[in-house]
Amino acid sequence: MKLFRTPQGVVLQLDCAFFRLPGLDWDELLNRENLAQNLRELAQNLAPAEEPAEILPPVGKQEVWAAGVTYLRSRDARMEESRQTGGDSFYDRVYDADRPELFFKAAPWRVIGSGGDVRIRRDSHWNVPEPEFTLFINASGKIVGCTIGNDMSSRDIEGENPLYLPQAKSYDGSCALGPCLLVAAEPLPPATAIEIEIRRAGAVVFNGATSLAQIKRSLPSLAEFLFRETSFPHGCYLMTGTGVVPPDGFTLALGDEIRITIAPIGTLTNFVR
Ligand code: DO4
Ligand code: MG
Repeated sequence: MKLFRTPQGVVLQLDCAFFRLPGLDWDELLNRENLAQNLRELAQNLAPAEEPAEILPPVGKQEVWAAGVTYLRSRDARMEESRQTGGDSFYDRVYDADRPELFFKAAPWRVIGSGGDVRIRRDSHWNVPEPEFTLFINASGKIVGCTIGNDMSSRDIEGENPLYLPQAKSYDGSCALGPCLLVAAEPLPPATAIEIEIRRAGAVVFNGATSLAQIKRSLPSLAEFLFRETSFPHGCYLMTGTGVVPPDGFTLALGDEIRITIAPIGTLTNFVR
């Protein structure tokens, strides 16, 4: 089942039907015990409604964090971009280390939803989207849902010095999530595809795909590391890293349309402005 945040309140999609959940607080709802069961019970007492015309990012008071270098493709691309400046061995080591790379990506108010505009930094000349399977972890540290994330990244800034990572990763319009929160009793199967397409003036200029099976680390282990010494009273989102990196000659341009699809969740669409 899927939860949408809309200007009129929370909307639940169960099978093909939509139900409005007026008056419910997003942050409280997401942190209820047995969320999936709770949502089914709520729907039983409601009449089906229209599909929402407008959606907001599926975020209330949740911070967004991100894991990095969790796929071989990401490790190789980062090593290549930072070889000249001597930063490459950091990526090699973190790929094999017990402790994952985890970084703060965005405050809730900085998150862009599906249909919204993402940005490239004005002081950067090499920018890419990163399509990422994104977990929702509740306040108790339990993975109870997932969404689609776009971890917009400035590769020239990141490659110049690993200490510049927060500037390469965290700025206005750098984090998109949506279109909804998928609440599922079972984890998605490893074969689940993460697909990206970038269109420029209507033509596809890049597409690529990976699958959950390609991730090096287990999703519960990423959640465990994040919650080890940090509390999240409203739960949080955790982007789990990218397995798709466009070739080195590619950079995003103003006006590009970025579509990231994970079929059981939907498509996250954003425009570069
Ligand atoms: O270490 C740099 C960032 C890695 C990242 O964002 C990713 O692998 O997705
Ligand atoms: Mg990333």
